[in-house]
Amino acid sequence: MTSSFRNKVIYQIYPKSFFDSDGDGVGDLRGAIEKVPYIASLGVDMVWFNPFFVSPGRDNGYDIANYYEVDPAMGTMADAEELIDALAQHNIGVMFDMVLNHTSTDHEWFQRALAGEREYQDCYIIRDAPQGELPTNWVSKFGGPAWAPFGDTGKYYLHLFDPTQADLNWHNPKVREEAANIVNFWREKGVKGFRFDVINLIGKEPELESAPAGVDDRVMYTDGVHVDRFLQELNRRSFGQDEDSVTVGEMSSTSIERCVAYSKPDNHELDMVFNFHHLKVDYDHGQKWSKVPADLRQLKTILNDWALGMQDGGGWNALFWNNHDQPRAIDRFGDAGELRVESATMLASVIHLLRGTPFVYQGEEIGMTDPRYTSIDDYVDVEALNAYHALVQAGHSEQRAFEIVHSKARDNSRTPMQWDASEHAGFSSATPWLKPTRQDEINVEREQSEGKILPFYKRLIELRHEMPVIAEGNYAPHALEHEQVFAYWRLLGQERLLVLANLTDKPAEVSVPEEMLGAEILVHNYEDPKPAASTTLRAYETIALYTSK
Ligand code: TEU
Repeated sequence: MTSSFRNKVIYQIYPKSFFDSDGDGVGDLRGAIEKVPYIASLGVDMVWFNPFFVSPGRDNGYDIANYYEVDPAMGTMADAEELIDALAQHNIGVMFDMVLNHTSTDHEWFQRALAGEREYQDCYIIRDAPQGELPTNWVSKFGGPAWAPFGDTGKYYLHLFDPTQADLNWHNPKVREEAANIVNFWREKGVKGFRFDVINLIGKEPELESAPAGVDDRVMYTDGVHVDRFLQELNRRSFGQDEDSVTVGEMSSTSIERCVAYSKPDNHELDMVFNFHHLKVDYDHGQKWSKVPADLRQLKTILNDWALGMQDGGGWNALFWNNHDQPRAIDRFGDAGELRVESATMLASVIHLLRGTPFVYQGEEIGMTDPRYTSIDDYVDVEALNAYHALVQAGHSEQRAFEIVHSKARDNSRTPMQWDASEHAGFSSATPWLKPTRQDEINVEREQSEGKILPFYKRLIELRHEMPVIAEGNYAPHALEHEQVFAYWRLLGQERLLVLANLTDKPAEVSVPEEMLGAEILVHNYEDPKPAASTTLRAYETIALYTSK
């Protein structure tokens, strides 16, 4: 594997919400094909598609029943092939989403296991329930216990997510072989990119244990000691055979040390990793289903620690603010109202100039915000609905429970892409499966004719291609103790890039070293940037200064 992904930018498409070509209110692969010219106009190098394989859709495609076929609601195999070709014509690669920690309980393997076939029971994690208790005290990430009855056997199967998502037993060679077969099937269709869903959960011990009192149960199954060798084997048997493959692992509740190991080239595991620590700074005591303002000090510390830690260890980060599981970053860290443009561009600059490979989630490039929903009935995600009921049950008023869900639901990012100002946002001729809002002010058409966010993203994407200091340079912090400003250097030989970003809506003074005062202003989000020895950054202002002298 080469380091060819360092100067690339990856665009993420949630196919169900990108563009609906056949008027059923649900996005599809032909919709994505129709929008290839738009994707190409962004200048991105690769597109990550969320899963569109056969699925009952309990978790929007992360519950896969057949990994080798396209879900009929999304299109056909011919459509998938055409999509790969259409993007390839613009030199854009595709990254497919491999959900290999669990299958849908509709998957043939689970059904055969249920029917009593021992060979298939060994593919899952099925345990006895001693004295009527569950095998361990683990909880599902979507709420409730992580164990469900395995038919009428009296045993239980593990599901770290929904009960319809049964965890696979990676200790079984059959499971590991099938994982490689799935990746190879798509490789043969020309797919070079792979995103591995919650892949640091596959290394669970054969002997599962309850978390001792006071210990977070996640430590009992996350980053297990077997993950490295399972990934190395998968690498060897599949994508590692392609010089130009690009792989990213989604790492749930992980550490810098583990992520170095997963992404260090010498380890032959993955190219890069997603971690979520920076997106938990608005969790109250680590609890997602809460509503508190983001802790900006903590955000800065995390961004800096990961940039330095991954660099020191020789690992590589995937950089992102948004994805299909996260509320929109503008609503969390910026201003989704008056200062939407300033905060959207500032956030973009922070991520795109860092050391790592940036990902742009559909709609981010036009400054889409969380939907302005007013009723719990507008939400559809299983996690959000479970959380709402749990919050009400725990004693929160319906209003408070709604506010919390409103701020954290995954639906926030899954609303249809807003192409124009029309009733269905130009996404579909029918009522979309999830309601768009604010499409009159926020849409592609408007952004293309008079917007400031889209050109800003395009410029950042170009800069990553053109400037080795951005792709390859070293990272070093600047003004680390500053209360409002996140600032850093990128350094390569004689080249120096200084990135300044005011994370707040208040003016902020920050020092600029003398050698940067005559430097080129590479990036700015206000008309008239004024770098000085003591620079006053306006609300959400960002400036990047560059010199090679
Ligand atoms: O997500 C894993 C996951 O744990 C997140 O939903 C997490 O709860 C969130 O990021 C909190 O910070 C992956 C997929 O991205 C998600 O859509 C799936 O539902 C999940 O795995 C199960 O496959």
